Amino acid sequence: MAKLKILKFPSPKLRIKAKEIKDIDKKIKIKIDDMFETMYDAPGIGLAATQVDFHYRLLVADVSSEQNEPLVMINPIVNKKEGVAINQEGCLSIPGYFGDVERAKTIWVSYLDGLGNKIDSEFDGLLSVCVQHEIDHLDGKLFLDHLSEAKRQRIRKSIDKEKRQRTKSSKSNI
Ligand code: GNR
Ligand code: NI
Repeated sequence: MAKLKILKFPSPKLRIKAKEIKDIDKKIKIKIDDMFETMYDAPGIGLAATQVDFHYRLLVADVSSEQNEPLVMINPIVNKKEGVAINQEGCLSIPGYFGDVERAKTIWVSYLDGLGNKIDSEFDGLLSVCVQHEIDHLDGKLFLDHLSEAKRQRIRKSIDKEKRQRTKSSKSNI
């Protein structure tokens, strides 16, 4: 297994739309293992392939506190959404920033598991939030895109400033 590098905002690669997976081959299975290692190490409750620069429709998640309920979703499709829920979200690609995002409360999703079995599931609560957040990544969307323009600007400016200061100190640190 290998830990993968997570792309950070504002990498343009986070905006790439992921392609459908046609065949769950060895390469995909290795990627799934590596994504779990990367997600558990971070730690995070979900990880989309897009975040590790692999632009195929694959995500992993585990919202359990024991890290013993791994979920793999390949080519997920949301068939139905119901209700509204607002939750504070964060993202491993935007570390240190959080925002309240409005999403559907309940979702019904079709996907393939890691063995290629077709699954139809209903998600609610944190797993519903997480799956919607990860599917957004596969479409090149970030939780920032759901915030108000003002809040998004504030976060973008703060990240720009952080980056400028890192550049400055690396120059003065010889
Ligand atoms: O670890 C994560 N926590 C989280 C919290 C609230 C809503 C969504 C998430 S997903 C995030 C990991 C991540 O960035 N996945 O793409
Ligand atoms: Ni994320």
